Amino acid sequence: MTNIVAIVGRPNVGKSTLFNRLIEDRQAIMDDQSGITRDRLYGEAEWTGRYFTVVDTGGYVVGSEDVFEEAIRKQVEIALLEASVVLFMVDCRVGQTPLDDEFAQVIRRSQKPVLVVANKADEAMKTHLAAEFYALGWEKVFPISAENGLGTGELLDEVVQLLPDAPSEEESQEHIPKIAILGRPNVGKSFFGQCTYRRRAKHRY
Ligand SMILES: Nc1nc2c(ncn2[C@@H]2O[C@H](COP(=O)(O)OP(=O)(O)OP(=O)(O)O)[C@@H](O)[C@H]2O)c(=O)[nH]1
Ligand SMILES: [Mg+2]
Repeated sequence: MTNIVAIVGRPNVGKSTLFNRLIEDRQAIMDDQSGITRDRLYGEAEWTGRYFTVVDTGGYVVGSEDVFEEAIRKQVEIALLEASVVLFMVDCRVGQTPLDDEFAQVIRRSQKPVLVVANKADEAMKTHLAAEFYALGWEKVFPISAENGLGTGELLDEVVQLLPDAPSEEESQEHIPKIAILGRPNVGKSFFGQCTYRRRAKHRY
């Protein structure tokens, strides 16, 4: 298997919510309680004609003595090993936590391309909250709302660029007509551009 995108992060940040959105199903249980997901869950996703496997993982708690959490840790480590792209999910309403830092250390060891996904930025005015997560040390941080889809299009555009079997930038742009959207500031150019580009209603943000 190539094209595997693993979603990892501490408990309760919204990994299963994003997983369900990407696979367009409700396979994973989402809940307010931490540590709901225990196993790795696999699903198929597609974005702009590229197909990939998404892996949802449990919220691995570093150093926990709980036997279940030890089992979850193993699941996460396997997911990191097999992943071609890692989505490191954090919660921008809570901000950076010591547990996020511990995750960062483990994820950094995997040496895979990592995108930091700052979830629960439910409104455009909350996207600035994601900025603090640049301190984790990765180049790209994406504010999203797994719940309502905000920002998921931009995230997926980047994910498909990183997939091993993705065409080169030149190839992928060869047959795409270029359309300019013009207008004065704040009339909705960006939103219109995204709506027309996104094939699926779920990601119209
Ligand atoms: N406001 C808001 N809440 C969200 C969002 N995404 C998830 N949640 C909520 O956050 C809680 C945890 O979501 P899950 O998807 O179960 O989180 P998880 O990371 O899979 O949790 P574990 O399986 O316990 O590791 C649930 O109550 C979700 O409804 C979001 O984008 N915005
Ligand atoms: Mg979960």
